[in-house]
Amino acid sequence: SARIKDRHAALADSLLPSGPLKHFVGGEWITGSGDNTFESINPTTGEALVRVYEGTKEDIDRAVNAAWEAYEQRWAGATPAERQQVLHMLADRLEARAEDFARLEVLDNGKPIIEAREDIELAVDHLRYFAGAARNIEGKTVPNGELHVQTRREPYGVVGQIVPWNFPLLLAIWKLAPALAAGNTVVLKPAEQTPASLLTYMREVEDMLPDGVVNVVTGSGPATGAPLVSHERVPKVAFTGSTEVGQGVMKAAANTISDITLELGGKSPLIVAPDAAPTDAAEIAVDAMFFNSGECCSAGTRLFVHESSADEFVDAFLDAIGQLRMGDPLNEATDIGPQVSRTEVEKTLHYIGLARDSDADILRGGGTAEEGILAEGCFVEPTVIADIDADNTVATQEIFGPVEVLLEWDDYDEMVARANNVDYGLAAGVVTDDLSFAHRIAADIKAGNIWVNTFNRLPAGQPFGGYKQSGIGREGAMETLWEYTQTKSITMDLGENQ
Ligand code: TXE
Repeated sequence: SARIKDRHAALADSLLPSGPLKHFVGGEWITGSGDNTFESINPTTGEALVRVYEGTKEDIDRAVNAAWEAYEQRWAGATPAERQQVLHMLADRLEARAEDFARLEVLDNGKPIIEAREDIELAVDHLRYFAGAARNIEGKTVPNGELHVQTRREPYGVVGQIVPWNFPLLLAIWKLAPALAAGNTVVLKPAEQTPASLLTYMREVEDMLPDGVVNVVTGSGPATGAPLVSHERVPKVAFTGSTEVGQGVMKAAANTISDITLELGGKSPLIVAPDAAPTDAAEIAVDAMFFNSGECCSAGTRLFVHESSADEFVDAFLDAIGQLRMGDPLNEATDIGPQVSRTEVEKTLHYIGLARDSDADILRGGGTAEEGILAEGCFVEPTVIADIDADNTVATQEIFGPVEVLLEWDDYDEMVARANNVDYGLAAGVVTDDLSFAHRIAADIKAGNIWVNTFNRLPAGQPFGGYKQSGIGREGAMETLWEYTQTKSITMDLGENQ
């Protein structure tokens, strides 16, 4: 345990400066108007990783002003080719230091290094995807007799963006890349639990971005996020986080009729068909649920297994979970790291407690890990809950930890009704070799993303977003550019003789 602490501390010393990290506003590093700082914790060791400033309303005002100035004087006038070039340079810089950024994510978030590397690789790919997309912002002409209608897609100007802690740098890039490609400038607030990777990245790329095009202000939701999303000079807000806070963001946006993109929570079903081979299905189910230690908005947290193969499947599933290695996320062999914070551990244990109170069966896990370093870190065992009503809170609310709810099904229509009977509609998966079954599920489940014989895959170009209370808008694809632009129609009377 001491050895792991030393290893994490040495790595942190090599990647982060010793003093507090500052806000990045108008191309300058500033402490802001307040003196408050807070620590981000390394959830593996429980020790402080880095200290950051808590942004105030005044700091947000300053960042919004800097972003408007950059928009009017530099970015709005940049050609698509210039914006494309900047995005490619941002991608190259990230790629060149990919391993450092992956390690920073491990230190701040606790995710296993093998998964952190995938985050960075995907972030690079999204930058390149939107570098290309920047060249595809086009209007159209609409024939209409003597009226000639022409459209332009114009940026909003300044966009406010709020990101959570589960994919810190990847989600920041998901938001920054399309906003910049479309010609906007940005004020972004990272999550208070995980500010290290984005601020380090801004340090890395500051020389290639015109001042004020990207501004990063750190701080808590109420002190720093709230003044950003309700700002009267921020006409577009993009938020990823809890449904509860998303509702507040939507209300705040109503004051100024700001446009919003929301990526919120989920309680996604994974449906195992009667024909699915148990071991293959188990492998997909494990990945669907325990990827990123369960801290994934699209996680397959409700596992619908067909009665006919339930016994065989459950054996294979529990076996596969048994092979997951929980431990130091810097180890190449680790599959499950800690949860991001003590708060998240408590939330997860609370739900496991509710399952116990409802006399559900805990087939596996159910507690925190208790040995050595693991006791000091934020580790929760991979947990499987069975024998629970489909409408129990544990089976309908987002837990956001490594907790699977196992449900059996027999009748197709009844299973679809149960799968759809939650407030969320982010994703769903199906494991089957029966094409028509896969297509029926894809059509019948009310969710924005359906995975067939895979799960949690998000290549650039695949629109990602939610139905119902899982959100509004789509990210990661061409249509995301439309989320960051507004249409202007220009209608000209050509005269009678044209
Ligand atoms: O989320 P919050 P928290 C869910 C998940 C998790 C729960 C709580 O179930 O257990 O939310 O996590 C900023 N105005 N998800 O508390 O509060 C905040 O600072 C403006 C799912 O971390 O929603 C952070 O940057 N901003 C989700 C971001 O919002 C505010 C990922 C998310 O924090 C704000 C994360 C306010 N009033 C959590 N209050 C997903 N969809 O993947 C907070 N924030």
